[in-house]
Amino acid sequence: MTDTSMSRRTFLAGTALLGAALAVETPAALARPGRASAVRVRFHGTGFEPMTAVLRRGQTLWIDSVAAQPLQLLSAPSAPQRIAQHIGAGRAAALRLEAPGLYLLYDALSTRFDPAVQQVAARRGARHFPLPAYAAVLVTDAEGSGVPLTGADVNIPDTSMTFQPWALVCRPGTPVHFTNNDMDAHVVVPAPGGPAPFGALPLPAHGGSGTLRLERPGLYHYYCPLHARYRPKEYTFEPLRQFGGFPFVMDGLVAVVPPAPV
Ligand SMILES: [Cu+2]
Repeated sequence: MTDTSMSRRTFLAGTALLGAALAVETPAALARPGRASAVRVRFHGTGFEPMTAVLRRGQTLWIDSVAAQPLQLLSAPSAPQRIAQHIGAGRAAALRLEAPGLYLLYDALSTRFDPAVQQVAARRGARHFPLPAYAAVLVTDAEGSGVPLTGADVNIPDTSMTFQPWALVCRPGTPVHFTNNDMDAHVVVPAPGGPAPFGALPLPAHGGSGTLRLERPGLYHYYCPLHARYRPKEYTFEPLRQFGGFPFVMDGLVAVVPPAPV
């Protein structure tokens, strides 16, 4: 594949507002049989657990709220199918995501999507500021593929101090190349709970670079521990205040999808 860098705006290409099939049910209703094909994500008020999930088309994504406050679940504009769902405190919702692609989901009551940076951040004035509540869901076709590829270059500009683009989609073994054009050093490390840990990738200041090769399909969430800290009790990342990109979390995603079988 080429090294053409593409922003998450490219996920907008081919966007179809299909309208997710949605239902809100009480927790008692969740005890029904036949949920083997479902994937569950819990909303804790501050964040989501797990923060990443992989589904095949047709599987149901359950969002279970165990929070004392409502959840206004919203998808970023880059999602291949728009999600907008109000889920009351302690309630649950079933989402059918039929369009393969990468969905960045967040709680619009506490978190906003920034169209310039193409990343979420906590709303100033929100109760848990600067903690953003977000999760990323990769939906593949029935064979585990079917997701459009992007470029495989990640840049750290000297302006926003974030990983650009925030999300990539590539094949197994594709070299993902990071370049640090910032005046500070950064490090790429796997986020807790990911599919397979990889070694820390240091990126020295002023042009330092490194390459990551992920051989197994999955959704890999990474972050820079110099500028963001995982908060296990809050199920989200905290952007560190001395960080020039504050309140953006210095993190990113690499979705690794196999080619369709021939
Ligand atoms: Cu950093």
